[in-house]
Amino acid sequence: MNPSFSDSQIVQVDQLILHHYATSPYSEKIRAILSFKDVPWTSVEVPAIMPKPDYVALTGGYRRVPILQIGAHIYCDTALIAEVLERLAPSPAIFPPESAGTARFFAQWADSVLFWTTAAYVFQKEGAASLLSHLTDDEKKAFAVDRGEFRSRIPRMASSEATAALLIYLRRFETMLIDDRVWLLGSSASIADFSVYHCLWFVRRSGPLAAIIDDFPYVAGWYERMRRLVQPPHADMTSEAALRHASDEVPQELESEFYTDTHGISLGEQVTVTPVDTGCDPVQGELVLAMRDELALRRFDDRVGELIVHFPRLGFEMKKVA
Ligand SMILES: N[C@@H](CCC(=O)N[C@@H](CS)C(=O)NCC(=O)O)C(=O)O
Repeated sequence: MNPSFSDSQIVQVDQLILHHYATSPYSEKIRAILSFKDVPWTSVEVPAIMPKPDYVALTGGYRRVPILQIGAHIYCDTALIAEVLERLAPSPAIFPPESAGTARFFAQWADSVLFWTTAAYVFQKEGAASLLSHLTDDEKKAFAVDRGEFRSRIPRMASSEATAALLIYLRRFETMLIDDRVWLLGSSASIADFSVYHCLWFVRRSGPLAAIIDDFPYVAGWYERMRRLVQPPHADMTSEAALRHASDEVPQELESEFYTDTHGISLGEQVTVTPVDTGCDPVQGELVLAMRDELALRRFDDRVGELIVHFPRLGFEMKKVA
């Protein structure tokens, strides 16, 4: 059992608050996992571009979407959120013992290489027109400026290269799903299915460009099954109410016996934790948890009070505050 949870927290699955927005692919990944596990959750809709004052009040600066809130604990990044959901609701599993290792590697590839390939593919002219059709011209300009900054460290991929790569990946998925196999990695669902699903969900929403999937009938069938899993939230909440909820809760004390020091930094020291690829805004706080694959910081917000913000190790860098 992960030491960042007590038994009392495990049963309170009805207190899961997902901060997300409808058009966000990474949020769709978590919505699909929550639905697959049949876990009740509350939805807080957040802005798709900066500023997001209520969101960063909870995170301390981290802007990427989604985050999961459990009381005064905030979980950043879908790789960590998926692990947390597995601990809270282990069945049905998304890290089944027979494929958990492969699935984690596969998901890491999908969330980076496949995601940026699909992004380059869908943001060709016709795809962008469809994906951004709900925005005014001014909002489209603001979105382009916001995302330019957000992804400035990610190499640009030409749409022709993205199309070629996507066709290769779809062919590989097709062979993995041949004869209507239900899941990508064998007889059980895994995080690999959810990480590929959210990328193809992006493609499916790109108007005329969505048809690229139709030449791969097993992939199209698998995608439809995944899509049909996704259920709406059980309740809605405003961001102000989510902040009040966090301030009414006292964060749980975390056990320190699992401490894994790879940085020469002790628990109790002030550190920053920063994503290394996109939205590279540092979050500062006191290091209160440092496990092999998870870090957590204690921080105080003027409006909310004490919060514990959790990050995965992979994809983030931690530095001591001088
Ligand atoms: N590695 C992160 C990536 C999350 C991410 O890039 N989310 C997109 C939305 S799908 C985002 O934050 N875009 C900028 C924004 O919404 O402000 C994760 O797995 O949570």
